[in-house]
Amino acid sequence: MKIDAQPFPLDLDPATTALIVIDMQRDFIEPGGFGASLGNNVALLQAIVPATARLIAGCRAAGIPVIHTRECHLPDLSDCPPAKRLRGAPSLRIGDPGPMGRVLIAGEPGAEIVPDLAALPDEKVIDKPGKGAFYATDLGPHLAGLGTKTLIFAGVTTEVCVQTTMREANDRGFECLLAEDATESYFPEFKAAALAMIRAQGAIVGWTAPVDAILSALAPVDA
Ligand code: TIU
Repeated sequence: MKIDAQPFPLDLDPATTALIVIDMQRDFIEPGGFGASLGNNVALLQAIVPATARLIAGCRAAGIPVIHTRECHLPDLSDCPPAKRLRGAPSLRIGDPGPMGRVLIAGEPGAEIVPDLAALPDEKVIDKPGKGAFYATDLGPHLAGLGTKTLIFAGVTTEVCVQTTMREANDRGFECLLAEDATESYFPEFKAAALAMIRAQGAIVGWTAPVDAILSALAPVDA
């Protein structure tokens, strides 16, 4: 089926497509979490939850596997490079006790996916120590097992974990489609720039399309 995407329509087969929802975690999206501690306006990110929920529901209805990622670390921080933990002067560092448990630590409340976008029991959830979801995870073998060729991306933040993962996927031979209104940045100008650079030069990294364009292709309304 054809998705009305930029920079040109994208042909995808739902049987070889998966949706990856990146890091829609309380620590990034809710007030009092890690994202807010870095000085960011988390309300911008909260605003995409409804569109992301619609995309997830539409993919589930079309039989497209939904994969969720969470940026988090082991309680002993053995998978967190000091260069990541010690960067800058945030009020909270990874592993510190915060209002939603230890910041970005697996199993803590803040590392959980926001309730409106929770994974179903049979959906794959990948805990990742880096910005890219392929680094130090089993995402690659998992997608190979599914026979995935095309990846639809949603989540946060557009220019950090989403773009990094799209670039990793693009280099691994996947066709990558980013859902424009199911991704957001703390910096609107960075989101706009990331969308533009992804689809520049004839989809050098991939395609972008609104959630409605994706959903209407997956579930066309009978005339
Ligand atoms: N998931 C993700 O993007 N992690 C970040 O730390 N992003 C920021 O923009 N800070």
